[in-house]
Amino acid sequence: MAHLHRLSVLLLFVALGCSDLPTGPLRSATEEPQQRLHLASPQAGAPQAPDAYIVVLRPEVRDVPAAAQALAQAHGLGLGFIYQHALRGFSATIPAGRLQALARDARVLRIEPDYIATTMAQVLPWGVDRIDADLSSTQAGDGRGSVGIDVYILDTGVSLHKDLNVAERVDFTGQGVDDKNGHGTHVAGTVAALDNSAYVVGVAPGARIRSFKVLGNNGSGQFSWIIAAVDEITRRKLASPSTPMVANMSLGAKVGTTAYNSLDEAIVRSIQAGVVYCIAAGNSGEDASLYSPAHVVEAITVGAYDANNQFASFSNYGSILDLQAPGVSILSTWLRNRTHTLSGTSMATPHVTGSAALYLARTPSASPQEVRNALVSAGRAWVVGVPSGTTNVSVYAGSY
Ligand SMILES: [Ca+2]
Ligand SMILES: [Ca+2]
Repeated sequence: MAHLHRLSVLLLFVALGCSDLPTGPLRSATEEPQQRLHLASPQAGAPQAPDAYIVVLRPEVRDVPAAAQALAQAHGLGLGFIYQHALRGFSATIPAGRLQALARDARVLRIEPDYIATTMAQVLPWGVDRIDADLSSTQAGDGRGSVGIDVYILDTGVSLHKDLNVAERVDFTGQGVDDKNGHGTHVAGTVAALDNSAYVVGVAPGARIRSFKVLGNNGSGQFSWIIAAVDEITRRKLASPSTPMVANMSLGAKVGTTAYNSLDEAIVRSIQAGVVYCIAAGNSGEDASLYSPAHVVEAITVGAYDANNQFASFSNYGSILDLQAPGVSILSTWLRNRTHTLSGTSMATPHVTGSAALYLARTPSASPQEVRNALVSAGRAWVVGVPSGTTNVSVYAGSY
């Protein structure tokens, strides 16, 4: 929670509409309604969905669904997702003229913009030539059966590929469960493609893929959708604490601050519940601490390197990174039972997710912090060209 109080409050008057802001004195020094509006900071690069917000309720609100309904009716909101497990609040479309009144409501802790996250991959058309090298940098399965761990892929969906053990597909985007983009199917293959001599092989072959589609077919999705997925994973973990769960998030947005937003906060709660989160650092060649959810300290944040162990020039960097992983010219599963080569920290992250699944298969009671520490201590310091202050340790799955 300490991170929340560090949020600098910057009102974006253009987005809000100056005429809607009260000009008189604020209600009190300690509970200024404007300070409950955490709108976009000017340096942030992430776009916001139009009129879309995430509303966090005060802890004393007992019945979140009832309060959300009441607030929606009182303020004319278009209610979206209701969050109860990783976050207490809801998503909504809010007309600009209603923002101040809602922020003044005693039940509301804060209101945030609903940022748009994107995938962290980029296509390299020449990458096919590098397939052999990609495979050699990937820790393949041991050929002795599958890994019985639940892996949540928060992405563009996952195709029902012959090389994947897809146990479940849930849609949070309103665009249907299927992967029309390919990114999520690619990520899933690196985590868990079957060890069957066909197509490719994942780090944790045969692990149960639970596809939570939070990015649309164009590869982008609203934070409110992602929080809904995190909320559901957290609900499941709280209901079944002894079931190991790993989540892969090869997505993010530049929020321009280290301060935690509602998505970050939801992920922290989910980690506290026992779910391991592996998150892409981002592909902008910048400090990952300005990216959400990459800057969540409690998660495992992953940068990318190539087949020569060279740190990828596109990879975000910084002390927030926990591990590096192969992320240049990675061959994996693709739409319509094909394979495809992609690069990005999106491709690096599932190498760590698969490694976490392998570790949990042997040590199912390990906490997320223990999994993170085990992966880091088993890692190999072979990545060259990392910026100063950034880890040179690659994930290494060979020891478990
Ligand atoms: Ca295979
Ligand atoms: Ca971390």
